[in-house]
Amino acid sequence: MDRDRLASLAAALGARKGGARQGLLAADESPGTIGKRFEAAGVACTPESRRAYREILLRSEALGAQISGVILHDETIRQTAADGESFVAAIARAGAIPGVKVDRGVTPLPGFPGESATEGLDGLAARLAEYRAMGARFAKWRAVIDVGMGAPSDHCLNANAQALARYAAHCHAADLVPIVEPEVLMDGDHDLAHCYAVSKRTLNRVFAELHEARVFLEGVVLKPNMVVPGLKNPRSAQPEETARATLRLLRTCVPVAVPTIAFLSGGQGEVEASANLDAINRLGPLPWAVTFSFGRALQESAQKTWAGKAENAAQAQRVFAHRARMNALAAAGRWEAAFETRA
Ligand code: 5MM
Repeated sequence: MDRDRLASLAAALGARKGGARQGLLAADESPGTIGKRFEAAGVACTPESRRAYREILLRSEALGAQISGVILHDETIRQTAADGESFVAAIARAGAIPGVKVDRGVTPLPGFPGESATEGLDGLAARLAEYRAMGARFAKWRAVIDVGMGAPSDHCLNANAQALARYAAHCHAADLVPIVEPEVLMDGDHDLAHCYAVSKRTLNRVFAELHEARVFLEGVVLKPNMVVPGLKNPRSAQPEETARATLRLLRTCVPVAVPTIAFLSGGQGEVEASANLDAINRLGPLPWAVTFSFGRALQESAQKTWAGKAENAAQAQRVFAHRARMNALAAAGRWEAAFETRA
């Protein structure tokens, strides 16, 4: 393990650039997940349509500018652009860093209805070595924490936190930066205070396990949820309220040794996610780089604009680049709602 290299890569994923801050594109949707999104846009989901869509994102001017790194799916890391260039090479040529999702998805926890644990530790060391040889420089593992009656249980938090810590240690042994993603879901009718309480229990367990597993925190990127009410809660939160609660959570639970915190968007709207990220950064200076690792909140409009038609690709790329610019400004606390209309 080269600690200096890991630490400088974890910091590079949230580096400042040109008065803004870079962040990550999460483009690692499994075929099932992206299939649902394609269906909503009226697009058939095939290996070729997924490849064509991802080429739009990966050949965007935003890569290397606002986008520091891309989280790929196993399928995509093996694919090429239409001209034959591998996606890994295209990302690196643009000045961004390729990474890959290495978990194998969630499985129900027997005896704990509605709760799950993420799998993928079996054979992980060999898979990480293969991805490293293919050009990946970081990895991602997502734990899913559902909020409900009696959930999350301590058993669920312990199982997921321990898996995240074991995964992170394996990544370092393979010379990869681990993105540690414990996602407290927005589904449900819980309020902001409840999201705060569950997120605090979750992060405290995760950092306890990372500590137990002797994980080198300077070489880790944390990918948490923001503190927001559930989607079915009648009361929404203003960005300032979300920002104050989220920052209180981070200050309480996240050691300053962690260089970069890159939020997931979790079902927030595109502009909502930018406004919230901006509000958090406006409460700075912060001891970590606080940026984005959005999937939906970077891609939603671009996907709809594309709608599976090659003639829409250039416009979809412009829409995607706009969202990347908005989020890079938000990650520096310099986003304004008025910028949204000047695309
Ligand atoms: C992009 O989606 C990722 C993979 O999801 P599945 O394995 O369920 O298909 C997901 O982990 C994503 O990286 C995070 O949830 C962040 O994405 P959002 O859309 O929440 O910003």
